[in-house]
Amino acid sequence: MTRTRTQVGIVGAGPAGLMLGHLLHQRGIDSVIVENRSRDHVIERVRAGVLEQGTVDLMHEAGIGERLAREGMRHEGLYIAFGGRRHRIDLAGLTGGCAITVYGQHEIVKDLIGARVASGRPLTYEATEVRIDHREWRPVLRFRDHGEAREVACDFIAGCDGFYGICRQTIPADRLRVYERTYPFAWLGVLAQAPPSSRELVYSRHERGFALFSMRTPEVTRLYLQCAPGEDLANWSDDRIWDELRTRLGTDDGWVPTMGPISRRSVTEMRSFVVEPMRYGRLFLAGDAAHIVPPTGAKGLNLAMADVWRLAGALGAFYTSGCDAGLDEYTDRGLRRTWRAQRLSWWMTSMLHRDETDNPFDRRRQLAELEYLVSSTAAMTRLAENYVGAPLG
Ligand code: RFL
Ligand code: PHB
Repeated sequence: MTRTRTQVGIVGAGPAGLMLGHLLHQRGIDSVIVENRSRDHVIERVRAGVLEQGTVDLMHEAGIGERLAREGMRHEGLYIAFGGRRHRIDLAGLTGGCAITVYGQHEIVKDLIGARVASGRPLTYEATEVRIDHREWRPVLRFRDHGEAREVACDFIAGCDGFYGICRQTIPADRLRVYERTYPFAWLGVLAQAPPSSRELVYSRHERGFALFSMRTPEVTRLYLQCAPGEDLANWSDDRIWDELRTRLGTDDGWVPTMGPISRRSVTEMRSFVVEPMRYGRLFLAGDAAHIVPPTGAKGLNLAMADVWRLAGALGAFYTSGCDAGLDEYTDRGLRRTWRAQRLSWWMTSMLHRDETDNPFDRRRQLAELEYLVSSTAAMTRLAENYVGAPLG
């Protein structure tokens, strides 16, 4: 057994854990990051692609925005499609110049791993038997590193271990309030080696179900199709995927996504989930460990970044001046941002998906919602303001 100590024990090396470790390092605060999957697995996981301006600014302020500035694609608008027509929402025009940036989550993870390695601070992959004990005044993080038992005494533990992690589960059930909603559909996501045929994202509501056109680079398109939860990928040949994408996304002006070889495919369940509070004693939950949004509003990664930005600032104040006001406010400020994102994600999901339990009245109401959205500056501004996201703070 090897025993060491650190200031902050971080469970999970996804974007939340890695960014927290980096922001703490910049404040001279020591941390240990423990991840149960392999480095390649973490890097290759294809997930988010849309960054709010606050996330982009954070990457730059943190000194890891160089590749993002070069390769990220700034989008000043997006399309909402229904009834065979695409309607552009002028994000920048409606928000006084705000925009989103398309840059893959796995690229952020690569940038953050590079920064962690350069800092020389510990990052363990493929850890097994990861456990935390935070009932005592000084929490302990225990795990095995390639079989060898390790015990790290910490001042604080950050649970950045995603929705299925262990940290949230260590909080007594009677101290947590859970809010949850699952949806009767999922997304089938693919990466295609095909140049994006639209410069901006297309969210499409179609009688056969929702579809989304996005991208990763000038050569790679990212696409999603609404499917059944637990959908078997074996039922989806490349031809079937392209037929469905072109049917659901194609518009009367002749626009369709360009086809190309499909390199990745996966099915993502959809859920809204919030726990209150985000803190229990010296354990702080951040990112997907504390809240999940359906991907329709593109908020999950951005919420995770906002959490760790707040947490790093609060820990910095604690270590420099003993002030724990930021730690005390961590939950309330986080929940305000989370519920705002929950509302947007739920609203976009309900407006754009086909729900088999809906009746003809519900379908007409959904179309009326979309028609109002694209014809009212007030409604478009509401979407634009929430989609580009509030500044960190
Ligand atoms: P992660 O990324 O799940 O990372 C958690 C890490 O913890 C590890 N872990 C453990 N480590 C040690 N011990 C244990 N016992 C552990 N248990 C788990 C895991 O292996 C993992 O490495 O959570 P984090 O860091 O909070 O980041 C959250 C984001 O990943 C997530 O919110 C976004 O990907 C959501 N999301 C999107 N967010 C956006 O802001 N914009 C988007 O455009 C967007 N698109 C998406 C998305 C998520 C998607 N899927 C697949 C869920 C599109 C999709 C399809
Ligand atoms: C993506 O590019 O992966 C993406 C874009 C917008 C979303 C969700 C995912 O709402």
